[in-house]
Amino acid sequence: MSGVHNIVILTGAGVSAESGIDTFRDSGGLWEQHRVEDVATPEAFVRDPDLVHRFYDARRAAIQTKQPNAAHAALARLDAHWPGELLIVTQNVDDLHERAGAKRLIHMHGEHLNAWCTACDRRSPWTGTLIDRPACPACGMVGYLRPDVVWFGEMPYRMDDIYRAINRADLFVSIGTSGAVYPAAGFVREARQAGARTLELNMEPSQGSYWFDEARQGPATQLVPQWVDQLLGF
Ligand code: BV8
Repeated sequence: MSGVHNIVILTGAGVSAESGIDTFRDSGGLWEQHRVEDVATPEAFVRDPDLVHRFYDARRAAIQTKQPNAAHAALARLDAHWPGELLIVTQNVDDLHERAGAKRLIHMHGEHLNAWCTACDRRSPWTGTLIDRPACPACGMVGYLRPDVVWFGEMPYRMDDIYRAINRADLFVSIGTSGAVYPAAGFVREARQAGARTLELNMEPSQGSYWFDEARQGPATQLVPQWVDQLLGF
């Protein structure tokens, strides 16, 4: 793909599906098992913190039993070999991108493997549970730790860095996301306005498919390595 120097890649739950991590909206997905407003809003956490902790403690434990797949590996390879600017922006809160070796990566919706102390505002690496109200490793306060994830109604992380990269992009690629959640679902239009080519790699057309110059359907573990080989000229 000539003339491509700066790339922004947005990933969603579909890139981790083949690693055995539930997506949100597919049949049997997380939002079929739980109501968003019961587990993924600040109001829910005030109303029933144990329900919210049970939901995130279970997911935090589950991702530690999963492995990155060929899509994560291909994106890490691209990150290692791409001479131009590259940024992977993931909506996922699992750590499979970094476990595959990706470095130029932003978790815009947070990370399961961190605990956030609302007393001292520090984030600490965390692999255990939070329902038992452990003390904050940084300030020692008890009962102030919450999952380090962006709930509905909360501002996603690093939005300035993300918009800066999108506005410099020649190519914007969206992988394994339904395009149902904003502001992430609006990035493709931002990228188009910045003059970038836009490509969607997804199992099915997303809600924003219309905005992409090209859309390829299929499993991420097939589409992503093919696309990366094509880009790196392998
Ligand atoms: C905010 C962390 C203020 C927690 C998450 C504008 C219009 C309408 C509504 C809004 C709007 N602006 C804001 C809103 C409100 C809301 C929103 O978008 N609501 C929706 C439901 C309408 N947004 C917010 O509240 C956001 N905050 O707006 O703050 C603001 C305003 C402006 C600028 C800045 C800030 C915060 C949203 C973040 C919430 N937290 N996650 C947790 O994980 O528990 S969202 C969570 O759901 C994920 O992170 C992800 O973002 C979303 C799920 O989407 P996907 O990842 O796409 O997963 P999904 O299951 O839906 O789809 C999977 C796709 O993969 C499918 O298409 C499928 O076909 C495909 N697939 C499946 N298997 C494979 C595959 N593809 C390839 N291979 C496979 N094997």
